[in-house]
Amino acid sequence: MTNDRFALAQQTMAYVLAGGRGSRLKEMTDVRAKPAVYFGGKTRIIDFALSNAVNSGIRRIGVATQYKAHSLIRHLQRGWSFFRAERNEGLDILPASQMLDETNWYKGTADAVTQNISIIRGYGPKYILILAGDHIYKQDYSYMIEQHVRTGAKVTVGCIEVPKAEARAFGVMGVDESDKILSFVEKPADPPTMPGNDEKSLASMGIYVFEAEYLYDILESDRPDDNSEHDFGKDIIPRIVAEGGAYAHPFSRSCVMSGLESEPYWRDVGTLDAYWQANIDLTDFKPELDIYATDWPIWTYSELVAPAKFIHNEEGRRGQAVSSMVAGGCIISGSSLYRCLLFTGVKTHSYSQLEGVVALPGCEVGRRTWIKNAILDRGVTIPPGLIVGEDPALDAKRFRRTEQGICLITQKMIDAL
Ligand code: ADQ
Ligand code: ADP
Repeated sequence: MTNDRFALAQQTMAYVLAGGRGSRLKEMTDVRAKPAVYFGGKTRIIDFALSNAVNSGIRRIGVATQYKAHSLIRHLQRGWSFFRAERNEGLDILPASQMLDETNWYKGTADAVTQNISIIRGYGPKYILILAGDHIYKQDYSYMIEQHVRTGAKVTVGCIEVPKAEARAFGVMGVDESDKILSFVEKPADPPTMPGNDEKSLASMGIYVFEAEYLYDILESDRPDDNSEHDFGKDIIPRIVAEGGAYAHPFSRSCVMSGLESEPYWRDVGTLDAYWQANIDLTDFKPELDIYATDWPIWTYSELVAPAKFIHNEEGRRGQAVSSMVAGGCIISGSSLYRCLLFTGVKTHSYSQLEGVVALPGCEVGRRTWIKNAILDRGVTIPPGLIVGEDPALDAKRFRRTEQGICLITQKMIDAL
């Protein structure tokens, strides 16, 4: 990292929006906000944005929480408390309704910043980087901050090319050759496409760099506006684009310049299918997302557990896992796993066969079960002999079965069998 980018990162505060439920993850977010959902064997979704910030040299972080924040706050307290206040470093957890108004939860994403301006000011950042706590990717943000300062933009918006069909879920922009944003529409029904490519649209990643004073001003002027939903994507960004002065930072540029990924990898694991797929993809021979690279560690809270153990039973039936990832504390006893991702402390018992299973921490899979393409929620105990993935109609009756045939299984669903 050059001194310039390093110095800019040091003058930046990252503000992570982590209050959304992520309702398309269904029962997985019944008890926890989407950013607190487990991902990748030992981390949670929010660890990616936080690790990106820390690895980029940003040491002041605010996390705005709202929906079902207990699991998220506990995770942050356990895993993200290594900052040194005496060096003006820190991670501040900012639950809704702490500051302005006792009765108001955050109205929109911009309001989640507005309500905490006085706390942010206290840190004295020169730049503020707004992040979403619910995407999986590796990015060195210092390249985006450097571009922001060099171009003198009012806001710099991180962007990525997505298929037109998917662009309806995003803010979609049009840019000129200097990356100036000429148009911005939030979640358009018919997304505009990129010049020369009518299959791709340029989507906002929901990450923004502002000069701090400018951000405070624009948020203060938005606060009394009754016509505003106080949301970055719906109100603030379109307003700045209309005034002129909004620039785009292509994610692929950070990727190339930092050398972190050969192909840009960014996933909104917002649906059960996308969540299952992104986790199972990690078991590929050469996954698109490399979580083994030591140059960009994904920091997290990790339980102290014994190593994973693979054991045959008294009849010589082997416990084995192929093309799979198995976290610490797991015991694979006399059962066969293929393309599975087991989080910490999962136990599988003899004569069971699992394929395409994402098992969250503490699950236990009984003897003689056969499970294909499923997500087991935290701490689920699968009774002996259960079969999942063979009879779609029966699965749909018992579990949350997606269109692509992935079953989410929670303890409540098991108890109701
Ligand atoms: P959305 O995907 O709809 O659009 P949004 O619901 O605004 O995202 O949530 C953005 C982030 O803020 C998420 O991390 C969420 O957890 C958090 N959040 C939501 N409501 C919150 C609240 N009240 N308090 C605190 N945090 C909250 C946005 C942009 C689009 C862009 C996509 C990229 O509006 O333009 O394309 O993100 O995913
Ligand atoms: P099965 O898979 O046949 O249902 P068990 O659940 O009893 O069998 O576990 C099989 C083996 O797993 C045990 O014999 C032991 O070697 C190992 N095991 C189970 N629990 C523990 C533990 N707490 N610590 C270490 N090893 C364990």
